[in-house]
Amino acid sequence: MERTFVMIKPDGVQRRLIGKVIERLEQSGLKIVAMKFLHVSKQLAEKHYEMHKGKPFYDGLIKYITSGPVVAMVVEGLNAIERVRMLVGATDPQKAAPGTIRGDYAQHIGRNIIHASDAKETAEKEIKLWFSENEIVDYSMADESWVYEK
Ligand code: D4T
Repeated sequence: MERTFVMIKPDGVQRRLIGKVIERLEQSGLKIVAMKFLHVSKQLAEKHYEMHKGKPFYDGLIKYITSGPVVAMVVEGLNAIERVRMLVGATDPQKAAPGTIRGDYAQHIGRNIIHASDAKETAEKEIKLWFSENEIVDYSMADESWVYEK
């Protein structure tokens, strides 16, 4: 099964949306295999968003992501990377479809509630950056044969 990295950003935490976001991931049949609550250091934020260094929104992005605690997760499931991105919706909440997390809970691109890895390589890189191997838990769900045919 594929794994992806998901983070509920400081606005999601401050707006008490942790439960609602996790509910959507769980309801779709995805499985949480790692989770932690932390205040992101400037160093971790800069590493996570290194591909955006130099862009006009970069400084604001680092300030935002380090402004309060976040929930970091590893989520597992069939095509988990694409599946989670679909549940999350477009980066700009103004363009995110209703029914998606950003479409339903966010307004502004600089306060878009949640992050999810966008490709296989980024997922691998981000999972390694945020979690050590022993923080990822291997277990079965009781309903697995009801979620997946095989
Ligand atoms: P993240 O990485 O936060 O899940 O967002 P996306 O994967 O959906 O989008 P991204 O990497 O292109 O952007 C990272 C982050 O920067 C903010 N942002 C982005 C912004 O504030 N202004 C902008 O113009 C852009 C493009 C939002 C998400």
